[in-house]
Order: sequence, then C-alpha cells, then structure tokens
Amino acid sequence: MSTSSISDWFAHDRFGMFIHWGLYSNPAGVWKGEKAKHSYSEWLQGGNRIPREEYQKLTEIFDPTEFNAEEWIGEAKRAGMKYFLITAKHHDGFALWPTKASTYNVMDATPFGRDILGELAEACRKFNIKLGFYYSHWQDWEGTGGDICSVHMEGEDGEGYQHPCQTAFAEYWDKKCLVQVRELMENYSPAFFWFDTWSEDSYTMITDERQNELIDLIKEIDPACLVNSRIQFLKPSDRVDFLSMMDNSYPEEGFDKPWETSGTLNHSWGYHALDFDWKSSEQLIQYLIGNASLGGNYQLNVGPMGTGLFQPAAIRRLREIGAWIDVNGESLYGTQASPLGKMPWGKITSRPLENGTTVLYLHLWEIQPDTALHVEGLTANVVEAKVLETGQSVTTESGAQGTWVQLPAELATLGLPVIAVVVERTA
Ligand code: JFZ
Repeated sequence: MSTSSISDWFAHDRFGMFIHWGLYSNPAGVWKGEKAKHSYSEWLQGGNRIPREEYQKLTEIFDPTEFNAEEWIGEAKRAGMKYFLITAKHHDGFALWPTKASTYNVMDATPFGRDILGELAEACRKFNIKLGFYYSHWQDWEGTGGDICSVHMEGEDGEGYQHPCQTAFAEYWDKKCLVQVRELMENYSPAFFWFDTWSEDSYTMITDERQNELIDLIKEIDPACLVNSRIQFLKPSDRVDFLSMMDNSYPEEGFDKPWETSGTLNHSWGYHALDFDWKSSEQLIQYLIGNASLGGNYQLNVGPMGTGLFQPAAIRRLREIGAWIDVNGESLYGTQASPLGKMPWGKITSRPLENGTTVLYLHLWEIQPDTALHVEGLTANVVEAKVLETGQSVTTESGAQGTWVQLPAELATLGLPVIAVVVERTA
C-alpha cells in the first residue's frame, strides 16, 4: 500500500492514556478551603496567582506512597490503550524525574524521592506500552524565565508574575527547557513528545528558530521520536509528526497527517476533588470510534489522586471501555477511515485485506433492531456480514442506492454493537 512512515505505529494504535499528575494533585482544585479559580486543577498556581514560594511548598506534602507504576500501566493495558503519555513537567515547572536542571523535582524536593518517570518507563517496557511525555516548553512558572499566561496571571494581584523579557526566556530555554528535553530523551527514550502552546502570543517566545532547535535536539537523538503540532500553535513546522486537536474537540473531517484528540474523563485534567462531571463509558467509546472513523486517535486523560491511586469512577470507565474493546477491538486497531462518508446511524471504520476484499465495521449507534439499516453508497458485492461480538450472521441486500442490512432483534442487548461486513473491492 502506501510507503511506511515513523508515525505508522501511532496511527495504528489509535488509543492512548494521558496522565496529568503533579504537585496540584494534592490540593485537587481546592485552595484555602475554597474552590480554586481555574476549573483545571493543574492551573491552581496560575489561576489563584499563588506566590511562588507558597505554591512550591506543595513539594513538602508530595508523597504518593500508593503509587505503583505497574498498576497504572496495567490499567491502561486492560483499557485497550497502546500508549501512555504523562506530564513530565506541566506549567508549574515541577519535574517528575530527577533532573539536573533544577532542584524543583520529585527526587530533590519531595519526601517521596523516587524517579516516577523511570518507574513508569520500566512498567511500559514490561507491558509493551509506548511511552510519551507532555512537556510544557513555553509556560513555566517556577520563576526561572519561562513564560506566564497573560489571561490568568498578569495584572495587579499577579504576585510578581510578569512575562519574562527575551533575555530571561532565552536563559530558561537554554538552561532548563533544552536541558530537560535532552535528559528525557537520553534517560527514558520516549516514543513521542506532546508539547503545549495554545495561543498566538506563544509565538513571541516559541519562534520558528526555537521550534526547530527543539525538533533538531529530539531527532538527532532519535529520528523516530514523534513530535506533536502544539509545539507551535500558530505555525507548526512541517516536521511535526502528528496533529493535536484542541482539548476535547472532535473534528468533522480527517487530515493528511496522523492526528489525535486529547480528552478528559470528567472536566479537569489534573485530579479535582469537586469535579463530578463524568462522561459515560458509552460516550467515551463514541469519541474513540468517531475519531477512528476519520483516521484519528484518542488520548483519554486520567488525573490520579495525590495518594498515587486512580479514582474509582476513572477505573470503572477504563474497564468498561476495555471490556468493549476486548470484543470489538478488531474494528479499531489498524483500521482506516470510512471510505463511505457520514451515516446518520453511526460510524464506519475499514480494513482492506490482501485477498481483494475490504471489511467495513459498522458501528451502530442510532438504530432500531429488527429493521433494515441503509448503508448509503455501499454498492460493492457483500461476501459476508456478521455481528462482531457474537458471530451472529446478518443478511444483506444490495442495490443501486446502497446496501440494506437486516438488523437482528438480539442487537438490542449489546450496547454499541458492531457489524463486520466483508465486501469485494472494486479497483
Ligand atoms: C493545555 C493546558 O493548559 C492544560 O492544563 C492541559 O494540560 C491541556 C491538555 O492543555 O490547555 C489547553 C491547551 C489548548 C487549548 C485549550 C486548553 N486549546 O487549544 O483550546
């Protein structure tokens, strides 16, 4: 088929776990007895404009004694996820590994004193899960020259927060950002990086030159390490390997490059004790399949608690998704976008087979069992059709307007059923 590319594994794998975890996971969206101003718990420092020395004292209580890397990665594996992405350093500037660039890290500054990324990297190898790092290259609120957010931090009560001058940012860039990204590459050999800018003013600091410098650094150490488009929101380089959508946003059309949506289980990315806005497992599976039907990935976020454990509501959803994928995963991994366009009743993924047939996976969302379903535009000869989960055969009838699929009454009990239809490929 098409020529191979370093991002093939990424597009094939379709589903990954995103983790937001850090000093903010202890206050968990509550500061001095009140709900934090920003609804994302990882934005505590910026949203509440907490003086740096005060925020940084959170290191003293960062002691997640129940953290177990194999439990996390095992949970990702059971959910059907093929890769794992964690906030190595979020906007607050705190590092989850023993970096030499700053003592503001888990080893030097907390009672926990363990290399979290090292333990996770080892568990990923053991479970055959690919590893990626979120690294906040633009925002860094440690106070060493990284940028701060105009909307949330500048102003009278900004407690000393102000945009760094170019000289200060250059110092941060050379002595912290580039040093840390090199460390992450050399110590943990990640399969990809997820950088984060989201507004036009990031371009003042993340110039074309800096964007290239960062990509060069990564690619010189490992040309196969992937980089996402949010490295520069405004003008991502042609060298980025995959596109990141806006948070929780699901496009209507696919793209030429591999792409992904990162989404949350509830509202906040980091653990938030007052966030009860959980999505249903069914909704989450629909996001996953909706993206797959357009050739895209889904990165579902978990915000572990300060103890190191996942919340029960998160675990339940991960396991329900995993149970669905256990019986329907053939319709997900390694599939392609639907060749037929949009359907009013659900989504289609497809897989061309070597023998000249193509399998179309009909994901039935809005259907009435015991009626005939119209697959508009499907005029190819049907070789076989069956319900993926149960193996039940399904009868079809093709005509000039498409194919009619007789939906068995038993579909009613399945929940997001998939029908695999094998058709002859017409060249
Ligand atoms: C960023 C972070 O600020 C946030 O804390 C979280 O890590 C998230 C995954 O990424 O937030 C964004 C980034 C981009 C947009 C919105 C929020 N956007 O493009 O709309």
